Amino acid sequence: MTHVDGVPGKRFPEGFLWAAATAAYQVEGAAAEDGKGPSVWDVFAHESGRTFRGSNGDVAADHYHRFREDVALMAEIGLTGYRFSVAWSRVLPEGRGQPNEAGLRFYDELIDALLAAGITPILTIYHWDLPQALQDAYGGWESRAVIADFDAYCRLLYSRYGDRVRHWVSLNEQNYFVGLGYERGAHPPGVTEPARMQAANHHASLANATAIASFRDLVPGGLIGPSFAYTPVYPATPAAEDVLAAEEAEEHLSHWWMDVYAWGRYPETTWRYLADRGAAPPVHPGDLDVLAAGTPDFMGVNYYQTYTVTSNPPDGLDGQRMNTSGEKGAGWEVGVAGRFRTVTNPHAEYTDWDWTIDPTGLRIALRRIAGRYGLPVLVSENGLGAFDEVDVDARTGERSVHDEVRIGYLGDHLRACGEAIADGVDLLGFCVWSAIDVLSWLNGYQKRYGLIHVERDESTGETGDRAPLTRTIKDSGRWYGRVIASAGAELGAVTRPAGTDG
Ligand code: BGP
Repeated sequence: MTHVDGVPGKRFPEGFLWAAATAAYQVEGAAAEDGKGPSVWDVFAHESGRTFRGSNGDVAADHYHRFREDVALMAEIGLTGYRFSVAWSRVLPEGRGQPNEAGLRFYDELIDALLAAGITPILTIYHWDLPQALQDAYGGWESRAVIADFDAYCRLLYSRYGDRVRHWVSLNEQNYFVGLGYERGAHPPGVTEPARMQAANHHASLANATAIASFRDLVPGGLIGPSFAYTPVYPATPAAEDVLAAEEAEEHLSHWWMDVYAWGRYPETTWRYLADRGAAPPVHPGDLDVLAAGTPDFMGVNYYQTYTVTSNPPDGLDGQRMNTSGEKGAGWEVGVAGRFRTVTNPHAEYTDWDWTIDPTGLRIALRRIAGRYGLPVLVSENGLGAFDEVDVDARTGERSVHDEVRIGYLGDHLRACGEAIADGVDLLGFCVWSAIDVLSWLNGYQKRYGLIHVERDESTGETGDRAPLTRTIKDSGRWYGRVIASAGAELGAVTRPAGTDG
């Protein structure tokens, strides 16, 4: 083990949200209970071959029934914030029209339990689970009809919870749900057409901006922003072609969304690239005004890794290959023909799912975003997906999870946040992904991120009947509690296994 010097705790400001996150489909279960309508994920995950061994969220961590126990465990850890999402089809089973009072009441009770425990609720409005009824009615995000329906859904939430919830996240990882859903075919609705992806994406941006504009009237004094999956890009070498490829990737993968959020306009070079291929977004007169009128209070950043890129010929890799097995080295590749493709970063460690481990990349991410947009930032997700082992004491039966690698990972990333704050970034908080073990969309239950372990059969898709779903706070949860109690000073005493310097 190497001893690592930490940043002084004083760099974390008063009121900093020491939080952890989940999302409705991944944690709640109760997929068809108390009037909940199906979402696109309820349907998609049940189609053959879509997810790792057919895993789905029918039961998940059963948070819907056990949220009081979960909130108590979060309080025991000492979280000061909990980011969760509302399942749209739980509160509006048809996606629009008549609300489902039982569903609304569930989130009332969750919010009240959090507040009673001294935990600030951070409410995500949309974490990928579009009501299936809207997909069936008009193709979901591919239709402009979704803009008004999303706004009405948001207004319902603002009016119901705005008195108690100040922190709101609008769309989670728009770049991923449209990219994987409409271009790569890996998420619902399983489409692989760039032009359709850009249409869905443009409508999502309009919905986001419209809902942010509504927020101003209904939640005065509240804060709202999207959570964007930002993957900072490095050039493979100082060769000018690689630097250019890195700039292309930064624009294509990130500015394409964040510029729209912050400034209401699309970057030009990527626009031209897409227009040449018949895939420019369908922008109507007045759209850019809508986008510019609904800008966020902060940029939420889901940070997991960095990409290193090189140039890519016009007939080069165009697509994404993901490792969903956890067999290290199975590969992770992203390419856009004629622009860039990823290469292995020889200076970085990798997770078992081949994601780069790069804490300094988070400092770079925060500085780039704060510098470019002049907005406060919320780290809305960061965490390590890993295989966890449970130790059971033969004498007492007491369970424990010694996840030192996760502690090292989170410690390094939190120190990077401290450095970014010292650099001048206005950082509102940090949400560990995830508060509790949840379903990993395409990777099943064996890829775990939680501060709290959930006992569950990992080998099959849905094992609710057989899985006891027992909760155990992992060592990482206890450690995070000490970091929180010390306002970050504990980070100075963290040790991590040698060779994981990132
Ligand atoms: C983000 C999502 C989360 C979560 C996380 C980990 O993209 O917002 O919902 O799943 O990534 O990803 P994965 O579960 O694929 O490892």
